Amino acid sequence: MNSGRRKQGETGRSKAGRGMRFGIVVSRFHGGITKRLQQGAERYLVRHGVRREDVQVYSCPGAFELPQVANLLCEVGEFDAIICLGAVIRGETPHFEYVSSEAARGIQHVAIHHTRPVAFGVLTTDTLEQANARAGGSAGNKGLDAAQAALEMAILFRKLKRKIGRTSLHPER
Ligand code: INI
Repeated sequence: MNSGRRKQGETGRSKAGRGMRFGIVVSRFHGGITKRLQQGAERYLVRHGVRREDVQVYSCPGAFELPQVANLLCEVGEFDAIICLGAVIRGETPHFEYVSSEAARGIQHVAIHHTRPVAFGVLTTDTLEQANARAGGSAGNKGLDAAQAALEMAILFRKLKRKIGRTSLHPER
């Protein structure tokens, strides 16, 4: 299932993202890997009709900081969706658990709190090899997958927000 979804994302083109704006937050920790996630995400958005200038990239130190930046971007309110990209690789201490779980929890919290799509493109792997495989290697590119989820959610949110707008203006409809 995953590979089917990936294939469509890699090869497909559409205009689905025309007129939409995306913010990408990318952590510099394991920067060689996160750079490839960023490239995958940007490539996907442009292939689906988003103009390059409508994709803004912000960098932060590590995955722990991703929700903090995403939160501020939601407050600014310029983007249809935010894409958070990072790589947390298990070491010999519990640090991995704290960083990865707080990144996941924080990103979901920001999305719910602001009612705005925030995609989770953070690799959480046991080894560097596993991370490389998921950053444009044999297991695809999770940055591209996160962009695909963000675009789908942005389209859905626009549709639902129009519906909510109509409903509150004309409750009889
Ligand atoms: N940040 C990551 O993005 N990935 C990691 O693997 C990682 N490890 O292993 O430590 C990591 N740590 C830094 C963390 O995200 C914060 O930047 C740091 O704790 C300062 O707040």
